[in-house]
Amino acid sequence: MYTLYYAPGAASLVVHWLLIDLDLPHELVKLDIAARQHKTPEYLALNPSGVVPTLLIDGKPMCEAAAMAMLLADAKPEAGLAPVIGSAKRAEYYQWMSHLANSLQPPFRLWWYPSEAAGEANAEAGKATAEARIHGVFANLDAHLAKNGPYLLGDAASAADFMLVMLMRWSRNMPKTALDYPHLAKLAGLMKSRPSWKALYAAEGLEEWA
Ligand SMILES: N[C@@H](CCC(=O)N[C@@H](CS)C(=O)NCC(=O)O)C(=O)O
Repeated sequence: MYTLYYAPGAASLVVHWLLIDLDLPHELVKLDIAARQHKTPEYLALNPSGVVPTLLIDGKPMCEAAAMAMLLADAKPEAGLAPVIGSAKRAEYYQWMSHLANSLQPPFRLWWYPSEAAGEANAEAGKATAEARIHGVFANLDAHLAKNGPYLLGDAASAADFMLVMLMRWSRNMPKTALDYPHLAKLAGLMKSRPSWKALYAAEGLEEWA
């Protein structure tokens, strides 16, 4: 049994989306980030970094959204959202999941929390740097999809596409968004056509970027 501590639209979104898409039984605990419910002693005991999400697996806490996404994809191999261990596609899958978690998610964190790196006085510079890094990654991903798409691994969706679309969604209020890249936009269209996307929006009460 899975219990997901989530906040609407946050890094928990990929985990929630996969729980729905894979039809895995789960419970939700909603956290209000503005009310700092992710900084209470009870939550910090589960997730010492005090970030969202946390996934309880039979009561045991797990942190890191990308790791959760890979775990859930492996929990239901018949759904085909994770290539078979030992296959060439599996190597690509590890590469993309790590790339998204290490090279795209961190500049988004800097963009959302621009004073975190070097204080309020340097927030604008931090935000501009983050945005440039995000667009550098988007451009490379778009070029990859142009040659090898429509999904990151080619013809079939994997958990990496769920992760990527969550991160693309976070660019929705930037002057230039992920949807300004044609192959990223095509991928988003494919992923949003899954019934689980609509169910996720209903469950989290989301409206933007539907
Ligand atoms: N590497 C972590 C990052 C999680 C993260 O930064 N979550 C954000 C929401 S998207 C958060 O909890 N922000 C509130 C805070 O840091 O105070 C993961 O992927 O689980």
